[in-house]
Amino acid sequence: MTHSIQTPEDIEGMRIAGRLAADCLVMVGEHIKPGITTAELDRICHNFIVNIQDAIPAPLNYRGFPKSICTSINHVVCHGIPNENKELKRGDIINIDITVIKNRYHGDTSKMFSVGDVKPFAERLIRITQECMYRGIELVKPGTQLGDIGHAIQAHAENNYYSVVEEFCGHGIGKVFHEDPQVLHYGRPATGVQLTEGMTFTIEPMINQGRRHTRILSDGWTAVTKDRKLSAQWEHTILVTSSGYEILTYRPEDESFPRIS
Ligand code: EYF
Ligand code: CO
Ligand code: CO
Repeated sequence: MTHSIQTPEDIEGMRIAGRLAADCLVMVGEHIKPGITTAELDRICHNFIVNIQDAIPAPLNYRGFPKSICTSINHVVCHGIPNENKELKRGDIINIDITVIKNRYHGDTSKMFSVGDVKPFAERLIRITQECMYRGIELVKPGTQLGDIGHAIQAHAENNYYSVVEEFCGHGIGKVFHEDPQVLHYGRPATGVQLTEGMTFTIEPMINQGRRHTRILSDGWTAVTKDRKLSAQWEHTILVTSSGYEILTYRPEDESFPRIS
């Protein structure tokens, strides 16, 4: 299988793109408050990426997507479209997903935010979903198979009485936004593609409070839970190193989890 990241220059380019995506996510966190619209969050990120970072928001016009970021609230699983009429309200949970292109390299990352105080069951879903992502990341090293990662994520979700969304997955990333391999967040140990040094891909589990099934709204983009229960997602872009992994989209708040192994 070919992969677009091969040289030390490529890896340095991915580090830079990853850092910019992480910085944008940190920046937008300051603006998560009741009353702000998701369209305003989109403008803030767009202007930061274009004018401050001198980079490109990858989602804008990607396969026709109309905005620069994805904003997915409560029962929205992923690909929520920022909207002038959608105000955050106290008790909401929201995923913001940022992908930037810098010097042709992509960095892709997302996290959950709580709007004011949210119910304990929502905080628990957010926490367990982040743990699912970390359970996958900690297995990344040459020789690991993608089924090992999917299995670890699925086991942690299901041990906590949650379900794993199957329709969307992580992906190889480099000079192309989405490339092989597909990184499923469920699976069987000792199956699937074997990781090799230099691969770059995302791990981005979507974990549901209720059943795993999703449907797409009439806008053609927004994926929601069929049972309208909550969904959460976290995402990092990862490099496979000779000894393990490096998280290219690491933020200071990830401090309890090692950036490299
Ligand atoms: C039917 C888009 C295309 N796709 C993926 C396009 O990897 C991502 N996030 O981590 C990711 C982000 C975006 C994205 C933003 C826009 N798209 C969405 C939904 C369906 C589709 O093709
Ligand atoms: Co993303
Ligand atoms: Co992604």
